Amino acid sequence: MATPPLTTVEINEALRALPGWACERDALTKDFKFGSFREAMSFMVRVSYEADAMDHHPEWTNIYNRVAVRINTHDAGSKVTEKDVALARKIQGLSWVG
Ligand code: H2B
Repeated sequence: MATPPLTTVEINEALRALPGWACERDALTKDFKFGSFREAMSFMVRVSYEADAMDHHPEWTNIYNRVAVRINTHDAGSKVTEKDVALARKIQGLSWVG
């Protein structure tokens, strides 16, 4: 396994620096609420460039001004790894709604 799953302790430690993020069903998750559909789309486009550069991609859904994000690592048995934490940090840094 290239990137091993993190332990619960490691995940909880990472979550301390990721406001609004949780670990649910073996994935890092957060629901973002923007001011408009346009803002939500803008956020998704910005994230898309960073995610692609990292070759690590969020599973996400958009409904109007909301973006629900879920991240885990498929080749680690669909568990949370340090790659997911790195992407969550990047996404958090790109968000302007907390
Ligand atoms: N993104 C996420 N979130 N998890 C993965 O396991 C994953 C990915 N795998 N993006 C990548 C692409 C893999 O398919 C390629 C081949 O590296």
